[in-house]
Parts: sequence; structure tokens; C-alpha cells
Amino acid sequence: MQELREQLRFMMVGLVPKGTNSETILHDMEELESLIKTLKGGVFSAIIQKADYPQKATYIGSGKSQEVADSIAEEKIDIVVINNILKPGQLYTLEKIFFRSNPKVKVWDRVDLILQIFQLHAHTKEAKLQIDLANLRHMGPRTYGMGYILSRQGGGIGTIGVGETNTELMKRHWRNEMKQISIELLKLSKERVKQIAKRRSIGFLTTAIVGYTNAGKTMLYNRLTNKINLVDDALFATLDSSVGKVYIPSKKKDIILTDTIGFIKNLPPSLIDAFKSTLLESVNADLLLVVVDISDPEFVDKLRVVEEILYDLMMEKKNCLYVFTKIDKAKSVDKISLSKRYIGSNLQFISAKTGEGIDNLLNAIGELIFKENITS
Ligand SMILES: Nc1nc2c(ncn2[C@@H]2O[C@H](COP(=O)(O)OP(=O)(O)OP(=O)(O)O)[C@@H](O)[C@H]2O)c(=O)[nH]1
Ligand SMILES: [Mg+2]
Repeated sequence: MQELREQLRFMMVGLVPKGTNSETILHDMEELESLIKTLKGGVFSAIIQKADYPQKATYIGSGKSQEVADSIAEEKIDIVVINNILKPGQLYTLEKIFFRSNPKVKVWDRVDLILQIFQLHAHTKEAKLQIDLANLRHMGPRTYGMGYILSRQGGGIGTIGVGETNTELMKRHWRNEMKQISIELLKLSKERVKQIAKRRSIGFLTTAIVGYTNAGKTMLYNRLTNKINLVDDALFATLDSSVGKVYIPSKKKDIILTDTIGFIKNLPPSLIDAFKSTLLESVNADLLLVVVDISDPEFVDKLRVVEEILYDLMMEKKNCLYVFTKIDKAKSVDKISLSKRYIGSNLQFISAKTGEGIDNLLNAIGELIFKENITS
């Protein structure tokens, strides 16, 4: 009972272009709900606005804002999450509109929500620093943007208001803080690059697991390396990167396997950029295992998102092996049509849970990684 009362009450708001099919909307909102549940929050209300362009001031438009305000009062909402990336001024304006319904209400965009999850799940110094940097990048303009608003209210025309001086101070502090964190991250990245170079110099080849969040990457990593990293039916359970050894029987050789943070759609490039240090293992890998949850009805769209992010990270031309996992859970697996769709790619079908297909996967990894690196 106590726990229930302490649970934060969320409301989801989605803005989708007119004509978006209802299935896409449903899946988008389900993903947003999963993100909220990962934070242990409950969803008590949801509103969809269909519009081709967001409104400048309020993003969702003034009529919809009023509807949201009514629902906040009715359902005693603590946090409203808008399922897009908003401008700082828009979030500020919405909080002002909703103030009457609940003076403590918070308005988050999708990035705020993801950053909250990251904060909850970060363990290593590197992950924490990366999140601090992402947070500063995302929240900074909002903080000094407010200073700007104060300056316009405080200082009259032709005068320099107190707020304006504060804005400059805040901006400088913000920039300094980001610089400090970037320097620390650079040190950690250099350390990582050294380790990668050392592994390579003693002849180890590296395979990196990448894929959408919750696809089953860590369970596969654990099965192949015999480790017991956290596997959870939650988004972004893994934020740090792990490195382990895997024996390839067909080649009688060990390789290195890495697991890392998953991808999700609608991530701003600055957020991915903040995780560059963690992603270094994948960027430097000799082979990528692109893990896809084939039991997920949305797997084709999610794979597209992963491929787009790999492209942004300039990793799309890497040696890739598509690993369709959770075949034990999938209703049907149409291997023929998948082979046609991903023609020219290497495909494997496995269950990290039951072990089905793992021997074939190890063979395929061996063939691909040692073929490409025949001279090493
Ligand atoms: N049935 C079945 N479930 C699986 C399989 N692999 C993973 N799962 C489940 O899928 C969920 C996510 O697994 P993880 O391995 O944590 O996924 P991940 O891709 O590492 O997720 P993040 O680190 O959060 O991005 C967990 O509930 C696992 O038990 C599988 O082969 N079969
Ligand atoms: Mg994981």
C-alpha cells in the first residue's frame, strides 16, 4: 500500500503527424510506458495530439494543453512526459500552463525521461560522467534560458538587468563544467584505446554486441562468456561496457566479446555522442553482432533504428552478423523471407535462454572474424 502511494503518477502525451497509423501510435506509446515503468512510475493518463507541425510556444497547441491541464488535476499527475524532443522554452511554457492544476507538476520530454533512467542505472565512473555530460548538454540551455527570461522581466529597455548578468555567469559555469567532464572522459577514453591496442597487439580479435535496448544482448553475452551480468526485462539495464573472452571451438582460439548500452529511437545525436567513450569498444571491433529480438512484432523498425545509429557512428560498413534471438519465444520464424530481406548479410537464429543455435553462432563468428583478419 505504502509503495503504491509513493509511486509517481505519470501522464503520457504524444504528438504524431496526421495520418500516422494507429498501430504505430500504439507501439510508440507502449515503448514510452516501458520507459516510465523502468523508472518504477505508473501511467495514469495518456493523450494523443495529431498534428503535422508542433506549435511554437506549447508544442502540443493551446487547446490540447488545456486538456492535459484538466487531466493533471483529475488524475493528480506528478510528471507529464511528452514523447518527443522539445525546446527548453516549450517545456517552461507548459509547466507554467499546468501550474494551476498542480504547482509541483514536472514536464519532461523523451530525453529527460531517458536521462533519468540512465542516472538510475549508471554504476561505473565512466557511465556517470557520460550521463553528467549528457544532462548538462540537455538541461543547460533550459537553465540559462530561464536566466534570459528573468533578464527580460528584470531589466528595462536599454538597461542590463540582474538576470542578464546571471545568465552570463550561468553560461560560463555550464561551459566550464562540460569542459571539465569532457577532459576526464577523454582520459578514460585514452585508457580504453590503450587497452584495445594492447589486446590487438597480442593477437586478440574483438566482437561487439550491438542492438536495440531490451533485445537480449546481455543474456547472449552471458551465455557466450559464462558471466552473470544483469539481465532484466527493462529498458537500458546495461549502461556500461563489459569485456569477456569466448572460445571458438572450430578455430581453437579465444576472441574478445563486448556488451554495451542499447539503442532506442528518437535519441538526439548529442546523447549518443556523450556515450562515445563506452561505444569505443564497438567502434573498434573486428566484427559486430547485431542482436535482434525476433519475438518483438516491431523488430523490423527497431533494426532500422539500430542501422541508422550505426550509420551515424560510421559503423555501418563493418563486418556484421545479424543474430535473431529469442526464437524460443517467437510465434513463427520465417527464415527464408528474412534471408531474402537481408540478402547478402550473415544471419543466425538463436535462443540465448535455451542455448539453441549457439554452436552454429560460434562457428559463424569464427568464420567471419578470422576470414576478415587472415593476416593478423
Ligand atoms: N525467451 C527469451 N527471453 C530472452 C532471451 N534473451 C533475453 N531474454 C529476455 O529479454 C529481456 C532483456 O534481456 P537483456 O539481455 O537484459 O537485454 P539487453 O539487450 O541487454 O537490454 P538492455 O541492456 O536493457 O538494453 C530479459 O527479460 C531476458 O530474460 C531469449 O533468448 N529468450
Ligand atoms: Mg543489457
